Amino acid sequence: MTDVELYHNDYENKWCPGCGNFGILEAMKDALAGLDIPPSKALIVSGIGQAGKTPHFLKCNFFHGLHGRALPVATGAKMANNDMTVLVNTGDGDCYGEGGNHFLAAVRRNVDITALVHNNKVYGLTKGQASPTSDMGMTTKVQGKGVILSPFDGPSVALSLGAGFVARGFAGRMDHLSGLIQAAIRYSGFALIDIFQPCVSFNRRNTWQSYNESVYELTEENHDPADLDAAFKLCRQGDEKIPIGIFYQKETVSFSDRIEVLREGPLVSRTFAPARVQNLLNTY
Ligand SMILES: Cc1ncc(C[n+]2csc(CCOP(=O)(O)OP(=O)(O)O)c2C)c(N)n1
Ligand code: SF4
Repeated sequence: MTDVELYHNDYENKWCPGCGNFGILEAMKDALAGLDIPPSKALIVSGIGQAGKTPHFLKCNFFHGLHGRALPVATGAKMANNDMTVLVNTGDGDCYGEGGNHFLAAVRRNVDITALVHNNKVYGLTKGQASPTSDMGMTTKVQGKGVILSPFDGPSVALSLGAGFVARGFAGRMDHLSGLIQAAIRYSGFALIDIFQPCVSFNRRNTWQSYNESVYELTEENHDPADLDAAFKLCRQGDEKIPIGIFYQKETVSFSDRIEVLREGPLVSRTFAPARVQNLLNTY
């Protein structure tokens, strides 16, 4: 069994006290250890932002790249070594804004990675501008009269592109979130978990209190994750009652499984034969 402490490191953490990112970090450790994945077999990829710092606080393989570019890096890594469990930590701005086109491509490719979107509905690192998921009307120092765009909804976009695993989590329900992360890792294909993550410094609208009052867990009794129409409705339920859990799950063939050469094992473990490459080059 993998001890959760193996994922612990002492890197100094400067997230604000009370930030929802702490709950996501703990849920990730719990999920990875719970699935008995040793740190040597886990790769965490992130972009820029407060969410992007998450892998610094986990003792395993990680790559902290450019703003919005976590998903393409994760895709390349998974192609090179499909034996590795690959997770992505990305903010709502990083994933749906700066990296929006990569998000669309990752869903369509159905690469076997787990994307954890830390959705605090604001640009946290750059001190509180509106993000693509900010509620209409939310005021910020930049959007003084309130946001005038309707929010981008990652889960419904993913569903409309044919995603096979779409879930919503809440940073304040760590055990529940750990269960979602485990299900997402076990899923063969692209898995999206959009996680409501309170930003206590710059979002005074979507708070611990508001989420604690409105979040409810999906169960077998109140939702069938095979029902696509019902999943779309859950995405749009509004702020009064916020469902968390697996909105939709269906079996799909992942990107790696569609590439014949990867069935023979991870590319990284193949022997490099320079003579074969030279022979090929000589034909040009
Ligand atoms: C290409 C590029 N554009 C803009 C920035 C500035 N920038 C850094 S972090 C950030 C917003 C991050 O917001 P989000 O992804 O929601 O993450 P959070 O900090 O809220 O976790 C921006 C705009 C950048 N670093 N690179
Ligand atoms: S600014 Fe917001 S997202 Fe960033 S660490 Fe502080 S509470 Fe968390």
